[in-house]
Amino acid sequence: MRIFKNTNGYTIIELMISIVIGMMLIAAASATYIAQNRSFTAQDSVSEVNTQSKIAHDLVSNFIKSAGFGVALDMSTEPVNGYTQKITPIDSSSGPDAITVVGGFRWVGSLWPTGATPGTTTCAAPPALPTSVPQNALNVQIIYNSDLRPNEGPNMTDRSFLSIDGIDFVEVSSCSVGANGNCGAAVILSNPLTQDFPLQDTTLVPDGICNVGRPVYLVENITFCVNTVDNTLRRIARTTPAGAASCTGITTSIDEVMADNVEDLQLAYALDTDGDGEADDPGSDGLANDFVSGGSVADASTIKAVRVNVLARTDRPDPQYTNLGSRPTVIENYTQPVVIDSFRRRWWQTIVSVRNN
Ligand SMILES: [Ca+2]
Ligand SMILES: [Ca+2]
Ligand SMILES: [Ca+2]
Ligand SMILES: [Ca+2]
Repeated sequence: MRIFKNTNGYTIIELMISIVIGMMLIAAASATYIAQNRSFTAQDSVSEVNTQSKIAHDLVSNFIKSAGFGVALDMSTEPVNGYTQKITPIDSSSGPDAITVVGGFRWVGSLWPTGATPGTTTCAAPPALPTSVPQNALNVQIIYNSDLRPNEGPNMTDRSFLSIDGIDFVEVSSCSVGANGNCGAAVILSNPLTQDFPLQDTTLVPDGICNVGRPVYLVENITFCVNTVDNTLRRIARTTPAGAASCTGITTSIDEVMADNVEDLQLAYALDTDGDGEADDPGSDGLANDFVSGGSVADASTIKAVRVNVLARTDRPDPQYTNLGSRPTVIENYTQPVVIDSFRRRWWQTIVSVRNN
């Protein structure tokens, strides 16, 4: 008698073994997926904090670098919204610092003679100079940039300070302020232009028609500070000096969040106290040991360089990173609180030379 092995289908035992193996494979794959996903989320969070805090750090640095551009030679007689210094350090050794810089940071439009229209004003034939906004003019026209938003152009209160091409510091004495909060094109200055500001014919093949006027910058005071309640790095424009030291509760036209999840902003200053135009380097061993805190800056006009530190952290904790997330021990003159948590942190530091101080 021949015994035939049953080759059609599976026995119940075989089926159960397959199911168990299948479930084990799925479980293994899920564990890998979850671990990978967690790692991607953490990486995402880290790359986000890296990008955002780096951009904010660079922006603060750029503003400091340009501090003093377009302001009056003597700010004590021609202050900007009450500020008589290009840089005002605000130091703390138990929390974030702040800094206020004054300068023509924002290009708002170009200077034209009243009534002239770009592209229709006839310039004198080359090589003669084109027409200009003449020296001693008080009545001028500003043709605003097309992307100028409401409340970003000149007005007659806290946005009345202008720089013409970084050369002339002027103030708006009167204008007709429109519904958007900006002065209309016709502006009367409080002090006459000290020189001619020629219009230019920049058409590829010059056609004798002026199309470009000299740039007009809004001169503002801008404070950078950290709001420790919500950990934001903020850019606050046109505070009064009295309000500058605090980052909370300030009402101004511009109070912008530059970056979230910023825990600290620390600033240190290199000074030129002997007046040779260079930051002082006692011992000739490099500047690193010569930076002082804002509280030790007796005369802000001696500031030659600023060391800018920004400390940021990820927006959510990384459970895989237990007990490693403590802050650095000390940044400049601030001994950081010991916080053992699961946040990853990023600390940026650069030294910025101040061009116009
Ligand atoms: Ca400090
Ligand atoms: Ca032209
Ligand atoms: Ca020096
Ligand atoms: Ca030194």
